[in-house]
Amino acid sequence: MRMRWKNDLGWSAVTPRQDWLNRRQLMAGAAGLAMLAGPAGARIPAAASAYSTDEAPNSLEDITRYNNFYEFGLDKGDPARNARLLTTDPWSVQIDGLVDRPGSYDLADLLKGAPIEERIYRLRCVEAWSMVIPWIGFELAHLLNRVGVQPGARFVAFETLVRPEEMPGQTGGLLDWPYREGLRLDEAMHPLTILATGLYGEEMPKQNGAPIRLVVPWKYGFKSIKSIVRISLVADQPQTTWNMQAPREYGFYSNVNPQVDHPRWSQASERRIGGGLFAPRIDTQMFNGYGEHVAGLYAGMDLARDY
Ligand SMILES: Nc1nc2c(c(=O)[nH]1)N[C@H]1C(S)=C(S)[C@@H](COP(=O)(O)O)O[C@H]1N2
Ligand SMILES: [Mo]
Repeated sequence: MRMRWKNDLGWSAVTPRQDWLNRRQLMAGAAGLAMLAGPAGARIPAAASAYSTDEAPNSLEDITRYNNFYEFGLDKGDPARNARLLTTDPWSVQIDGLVDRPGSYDLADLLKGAPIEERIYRLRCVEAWSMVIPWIGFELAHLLNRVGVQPGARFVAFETLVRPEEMPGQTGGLLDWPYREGLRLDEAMHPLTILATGLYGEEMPKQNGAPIRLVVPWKYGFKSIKSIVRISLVADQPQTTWNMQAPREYGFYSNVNPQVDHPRWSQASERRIGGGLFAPRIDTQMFNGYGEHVAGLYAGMDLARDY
């Protein structure tokens, strides 16, 4: 499994952050040469994907030591300490509901032919901190098209693994397990929505949701469900963990919106992890800065009501 992933990516060796940076510089350099022969004024792409931000990614240390993953505990450091217990191979994902080809898909099968690429996205947690993370993964739409979405499907529901022996946070009644999330079908089919299988060119660290997790960059981080074992195509809006837990605080949509405050904290600005204690807060952007791509999904909706 391990080797296959790396082979799929075409990278043979282990890739610490410095190598990743060097490789990216090479890529930018190559693109720069091509641009010299190209149209005047063309920009050197800062990243491989048009959807990627050119903001500086957080360090691997920030990304893997400051986490929310309640299955492993409440503290930001708990997932890094406890997730090593998790067995991620073998792994299968049940795909069911309104699909042409339901079944239990082994991870290797799920990834077969998946157009894996790098996506450098901002992640904005509802707790008002943020990071920039260089994910690798593929568009969820690729998988949904492969399994065949039936006409009656209007939403996609996701579930995380339940395995209290390996997930110490699940032995208490912290949340109603499994952790559940959901998207409207058009949100799920949007090209920004990815299933991520790694970051910094490496397979996914366990604390970040190995072996496969959702990333929806224009929504608060809790929508980006980790360690997925079930994907269901359904007709009705599914129940989601944080909405069940505190419906007044967390809506189904949970689009990043600086104008709609959480009852316990303002959403107008955010703290970028890794900036140090005295770094100025950053203004939070509508749809986390992805409005040009996704605002159209919500045309005619009152986002203060449908939050
Ligand atoms: N299964 C599961 N998925 C989850 C969570 C969780 O507790 N359990 N936390 C969410 C929250 S609140 C955030 S902000 C992101 C954090 O992702 P990261 O730790 O990779 O930065 O994961 C989300 N996905
Ligand atoms: Mo979060």
